[in-house]
Amino acid sequence: MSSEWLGDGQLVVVSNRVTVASPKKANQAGGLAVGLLAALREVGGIWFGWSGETTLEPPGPVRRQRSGPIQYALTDLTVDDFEDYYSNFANRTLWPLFHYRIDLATYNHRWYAAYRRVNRLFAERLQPLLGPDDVVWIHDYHLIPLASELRRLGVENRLAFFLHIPFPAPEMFATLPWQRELALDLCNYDIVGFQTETDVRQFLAYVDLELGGQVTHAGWSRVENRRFRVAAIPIGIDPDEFARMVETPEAQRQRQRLEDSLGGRKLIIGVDRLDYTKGIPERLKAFEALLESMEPSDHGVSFVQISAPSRSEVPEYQRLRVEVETLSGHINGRFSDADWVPLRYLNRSFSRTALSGMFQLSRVGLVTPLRDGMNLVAKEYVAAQDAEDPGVLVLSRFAGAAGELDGALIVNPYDIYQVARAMDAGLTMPLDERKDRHQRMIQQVRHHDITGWWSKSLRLLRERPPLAAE
Ligand code: ADQ
Repeated sequence: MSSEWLGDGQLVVVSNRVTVASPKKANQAGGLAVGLLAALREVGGIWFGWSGETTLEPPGPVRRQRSGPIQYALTDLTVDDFEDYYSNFANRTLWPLFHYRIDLATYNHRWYAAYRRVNRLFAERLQPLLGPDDVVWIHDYHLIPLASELRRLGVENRLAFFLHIPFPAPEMFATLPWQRELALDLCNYDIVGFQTETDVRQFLAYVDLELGGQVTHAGWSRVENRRFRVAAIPIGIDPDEFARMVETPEAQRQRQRLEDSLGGRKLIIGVDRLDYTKGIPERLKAFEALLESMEPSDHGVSFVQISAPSRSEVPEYQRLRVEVETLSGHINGRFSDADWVPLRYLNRSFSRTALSGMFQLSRVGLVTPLRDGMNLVAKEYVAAQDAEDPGVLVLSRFAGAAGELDGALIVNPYDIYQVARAMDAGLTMPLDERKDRHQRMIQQVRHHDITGWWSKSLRLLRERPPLAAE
């Protein structure tokens, strides 16, 4: 389609899970899917990955289906591979490790073998789909070895990788028994994109310390005979789309319904997948500390925490759910009155449109992950605000978004009293200061938007390494 980006080839996107676009799902898709759809709708191409289906027998051939400019290519996985590659190695080894939770990470050789096996299967099924000039853009921690597996099959196309989650400190990464192999896998890409400069630094520090690699020329690095470029390419949202969405009747209906239920109280909102990296129990304890610090007659606030169910087959997530439910019950039991419940905990997802209306109504948006690659909820909250009467974002210093959104109240999510003070400051902040902070943040959200993210990635993909003999 758009040769301006890709020359003679086409774009081939690979992610573990593929979201086949439909008008209904577009409104429910999460950050990664929305971003990839934005790129593919603009330049066209193939989106390859797991279909979401599991089989007892070895999976049948790749299924292809077209929707507008996007050609979907889907493979099933066996039940056992899905379990060990996805539920186990990706979600119980890499996810906790990369989010600094080695206490929750399990290192199991069978899981790792399945991880490599599925990456090999992906490579074998992807290779026949590739034309000589196609560029391949591979996403996230599920698929780190895919470049190595493709190269092994003789694929010479340009390959880029983007890590949506943080890259951990070298000492943390070094606890992984397969650290060296996975780091070398990353070096087999032409471009390795991270969310933030911190992630870039951590990865390059590892490459330097453990692999003896070196940065050679303007962002290009070398390890043994591999040359690759490492860059921070922060992901964003489409702020105009969000601003339009919040004006729709559906969003305003949702806003009104929620407002009617508040009895004039101010609203604090938290929206996340139910994941231990998002700091939900710590946030609830901070809210409890806020209520404790107020006179009962001043309890003019309600907190809505919306936590979409996530990875519920994984035991750590089942435990988190019990913990959050227990805490919610405890806080409501302690502080509720006959006509007021301080905390509403909703274990479900909402459409993006409905969320935008709820964001707009909220005086405080609480985004307090213990560790997060970027966190798109922070940007969505900012984009949904009314510039004439905006809410205040309370943002964890450990979210990638904190590097951009300096108009937020930046907090340490482990310090529940600091978070409680920030909530209080947000609830009582004068209009001028709220407007000033919002203005700074919306500029950043616009500056690092979704188009900038994919177009910078594709631009880097076309660059060739310098010819200098470094
Ligand atoms: P996630 O960990 O899923 O993404 P995030 O960036 O916040 O985190 O994206 C979540 C998306 O899901 C947002 O678009 C949000 O609106 C939506 N969502 C969350 N809770 C919801 C609910 N209850 N109902 C409906 N929608 C809900 C990973 C990384 C992040 C990185 C993204 C994109 O962990 O750090 O920002 O990828 O790169």
